Amino acid sequence: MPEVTAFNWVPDFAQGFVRDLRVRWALEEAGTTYTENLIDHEGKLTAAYRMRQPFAQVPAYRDGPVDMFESGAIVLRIAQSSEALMPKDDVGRARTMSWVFAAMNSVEPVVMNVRIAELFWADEPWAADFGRKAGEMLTIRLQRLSDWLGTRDYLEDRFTAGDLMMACVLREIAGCEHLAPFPDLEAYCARCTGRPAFGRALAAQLKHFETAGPAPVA
Ligand SMILES: N[C@@H](CCC(=O)N[C@@H](CS)C(=O)NCC(=O)O)C(=O)O
Repeated sequence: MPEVTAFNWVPDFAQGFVRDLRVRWALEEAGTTYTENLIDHEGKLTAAYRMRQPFAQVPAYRDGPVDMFESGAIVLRIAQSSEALMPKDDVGRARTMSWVFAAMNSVEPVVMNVRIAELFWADEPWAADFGRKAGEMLTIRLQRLSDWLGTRDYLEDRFTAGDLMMACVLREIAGCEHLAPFPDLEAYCARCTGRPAFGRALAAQLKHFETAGPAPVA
């Protein structure tokens, strides 16, 4: 049975957004049962864990002899054995991979610039200028995505792992001023996250935080 490594606690702002969610969602779409390996923020720094995840982050993932990291790579591995996430034909697989990388490489960094500025750098004297420029870049990227989506329900002619990854990226800015000018992208994100498999994945991540004790002292 596959095993997903996740945190046993994260601060409020990160709850429901930790990247093991992507892996849980993919496993839920694939109908694959999995086990969890919960670690804390000291555990991520151990030499043993860093042999598995060199950057001391989650998620990490094991199935059989395979031990791997990076949420996008893990989602693609799961997709390789599930038609629910990736078509079987060569063309469909290539398109799915393109969208997984587009979500992580072309959209996520631009979203993260905006989010990190808001979450961690808000008190810096340059934060307002940086935030404005990052917001402008994000708007352009979202406009391109919206142009592509057009009247489609999903990025291709059906739901794939590419939509899973894109929705995870877009929900970081759901309800924010940046996504609001794009009701089509808001609706797309809601369509993807409205899938029952997403709901199960989210509940599985959140249940550990509900039962967690008080925040660890930094
Ligand atoms: N590119 C990595 C990023 C993983 C990542 O950013 N994980 C965060 C949680 S969402 C983390 O472990 N943060 C703790 C840290 O960086 O110390 C992936 O997609 O798997």
